[in-house]
Amino acid sequence: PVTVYLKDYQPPAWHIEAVELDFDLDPDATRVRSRLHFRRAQETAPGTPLHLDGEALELLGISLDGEPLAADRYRLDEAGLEVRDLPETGLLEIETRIQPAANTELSGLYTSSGNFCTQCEAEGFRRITFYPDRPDVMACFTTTLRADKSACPVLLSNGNPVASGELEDGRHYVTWQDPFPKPCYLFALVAGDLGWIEDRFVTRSGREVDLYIYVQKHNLDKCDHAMASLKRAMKWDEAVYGREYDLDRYMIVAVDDFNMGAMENKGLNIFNSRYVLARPDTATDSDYQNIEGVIGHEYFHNWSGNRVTCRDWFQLSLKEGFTVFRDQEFSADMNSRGVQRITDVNILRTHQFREDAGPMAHPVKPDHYVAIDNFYTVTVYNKGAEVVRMLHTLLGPEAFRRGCDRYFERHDGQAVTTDDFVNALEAANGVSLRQFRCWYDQAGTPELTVERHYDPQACTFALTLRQQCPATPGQSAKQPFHIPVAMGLRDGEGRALPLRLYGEAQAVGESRVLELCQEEETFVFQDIAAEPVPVLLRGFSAPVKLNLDYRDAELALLSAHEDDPFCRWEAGQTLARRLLLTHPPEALTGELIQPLVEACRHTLDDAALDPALRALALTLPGEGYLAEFVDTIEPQQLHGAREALRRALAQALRPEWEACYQALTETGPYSPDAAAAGRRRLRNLCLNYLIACEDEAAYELALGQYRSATNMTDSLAALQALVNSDCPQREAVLEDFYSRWQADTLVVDKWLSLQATAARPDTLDRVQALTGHPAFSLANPNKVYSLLRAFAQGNPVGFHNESGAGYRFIGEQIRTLDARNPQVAARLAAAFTDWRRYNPARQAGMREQLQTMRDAPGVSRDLYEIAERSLG
Ligand code: HT7
Ligand code: ZN
Repeated sequence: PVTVYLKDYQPPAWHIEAVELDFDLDPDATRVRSRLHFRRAQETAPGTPLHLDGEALELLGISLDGEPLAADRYRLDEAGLEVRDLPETGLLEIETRIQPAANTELSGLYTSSGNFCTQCEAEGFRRITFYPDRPDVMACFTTTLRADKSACPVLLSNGNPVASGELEDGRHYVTWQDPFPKPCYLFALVAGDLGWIEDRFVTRSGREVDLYIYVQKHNLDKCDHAMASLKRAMKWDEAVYGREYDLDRYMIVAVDDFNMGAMENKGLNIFNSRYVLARPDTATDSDYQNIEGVIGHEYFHNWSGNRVTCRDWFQLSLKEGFTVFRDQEFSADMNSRGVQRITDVNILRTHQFREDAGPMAHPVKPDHYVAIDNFYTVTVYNKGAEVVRMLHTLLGPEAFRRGCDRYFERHDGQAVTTDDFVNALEAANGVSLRQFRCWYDQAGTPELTVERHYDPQACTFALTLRQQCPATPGQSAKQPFHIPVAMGLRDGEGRALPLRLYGEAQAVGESRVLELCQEEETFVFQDIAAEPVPVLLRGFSAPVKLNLDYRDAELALLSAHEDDPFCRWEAGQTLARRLLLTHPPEALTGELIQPLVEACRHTLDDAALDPALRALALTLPGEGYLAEFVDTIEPQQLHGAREALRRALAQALRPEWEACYQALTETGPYSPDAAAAGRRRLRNLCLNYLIACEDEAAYELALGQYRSATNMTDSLAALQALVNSDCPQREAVLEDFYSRWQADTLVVDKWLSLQATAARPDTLDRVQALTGHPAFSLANPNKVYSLLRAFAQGNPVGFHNESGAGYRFIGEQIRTLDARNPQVAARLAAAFTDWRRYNPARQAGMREQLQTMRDAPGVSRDLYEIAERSLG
């Protein structure tokens, strides 16, 4: 497989000014005619051939300016088509044939539940027709779709419909025109027998936009939340970024077969149905929140991605990091800011820190790849969002907005780089972010070590901050990062102290951002009457690991008094983590855990605190996060410790869990709003603790909740509690759930995941058996993620079973899957990448699977790259 390097980037030699596409849709043989209006770039020497990417295409004909092209003027190979001796401008017409129903990769044009749809990012367009499939070639698209009218009454593409009519043999056509030049990765078409709901949004400047959500007809009653989320997102982008929508219509289509979450195609977003469909009885609170977030994310791409796009795929975080930051802020504004931040930090620290410490570590702006699809990673997306967040923190909201305005103004209609983004922020504000750029180029998670010194005579408090970043593949030495450290000081009573740095005439508030630019810097605070408790990284102001030797009493103080939700939560998590990592499971009782018990009691009783924040504070650190703190991961040990502490807390506070559970009982109609969802979250956490008591009363409570639940959140929480317990009815309840929901594919996904993540000795056997169940299919990515990925990445005890059977099973599934859908196979293979973190026996078992994957005859580029880099 060929490696692509950023350093080899060359601007396109040829431009495509306009393209007309004509599709004669047929599931087994679709004919695609394309008319490419090309122009040689000014810098390109005459005689330079035009390269058109193409993959899995049957070429039927090619002509230039109306004349068939002689065979010696073009060359066809595995990568595409090379056309020679072209004039400076002209019209190239190409006809190809493709087979959508046989497209199991779900990249290009394929069918899902009998309907046609496309996925072109990153390099799927080349599987539709020959074209310069790179984001810096931007053209205006006109698309005509022809299809059987009864099978495909709905025919959609980007932009606005400009013509339609009847054809012979029961066929019909619609022509769509997209006035905005775009790269081909934003092309989309959808055709099928779909139902829709519609609505309208009037933009700030008074333009009317028609909104449509298309779904399979049986799902029409599950679209309202997505539509309401879309309107909120449109309003938010106007209010916060001054960005309006630019076409007359915005369409969303939900499909069941989709490799990722959703796709921001211009004016025609295509979504995995799990991020559209919601009804109180079928979707959980977190489904509702995810739908709002993903709908927002794809909508925000209209500016951060579509109007201004990426020059090349190394710049992916330009659109993804920025857009994730935008969707996180949107969700924070729509729900609870503190809860959102803690959730986002949890994802980052559990998944991205792990990636950054392993063989797949890469900078936010990677510098090489084999398969770009492997770089839609937590680093590019979530660390990329943290990088934008730091820019926001360093500049402040007004200056950040000024910079974004400048970026959109300067680069509207262009394909640009992350450097262009930072340049615009600098230019709009007259600042230098030279050193800050390291965040884009250097991989690895910096460690921030803090030493403190209090001088009672001088009444000064000195904080010495030192940064260090571990080596990552291909990067042994690192430059210091520019790190914003949002901080404050508290006195022994928990009160915030005014902050006056050495040399300042007066205090500047009680919270401020220190900027660490050197390897080590000391900040001295004055007028500090007694030794304070420092609070660092408020709002998790930088994606770093913090080393600060807090005393337990200080953590207890912060967990009770700190205002910043993240730091308050973090203090409690640190207390729990220390217990979990320094004592054997059997010691986690009595005196030792008393401070944690009291902290939990205090949180449970704190009626003034948002229930969702209480639930987060009462949730023990996850096994994935704990794993970041040990040299050799022993999954059973981490799980055992966490379970022991959960049981101990359950028993120590049983009356409190019960009282809180009962107090939060609700009888009104379901609403997904943040307050109601927060109450359900806390109540279900209480249930989770109560079931850890493993007695009849707890089982009855869970069974009662399961039977009487009026929404999926409560129903699933009860089922999950039961499935992870020894309750004798657990199998019967699982069966009941399946028989009730077997016709709803997204609910069945939850049923599969519950079983795959169950901490039970027979889980592997069950997962193996479920691969033969009618509810499972390797052809559907959601099923693969719900069963196989949930097991491999969400059930460490099951997957890492000492026998190695978990590795062999998942390895075999990956190899089978690779032949049909390499992107999904490669994503599943991520379960093996940090094999070096385990004991020698496990290392051998995981390594063997990686080697077998890498060396398999016909292995895909995607899977090869993951296996090879992991073994690296
Ligand atoms: N921009 C979208 C990326 C995407 C994708 C990439 C590779 C293969 C399949 C894919 N489907 C969607 C999603 C987003 O970040 O908005
Ligand atoms: Zn995105």
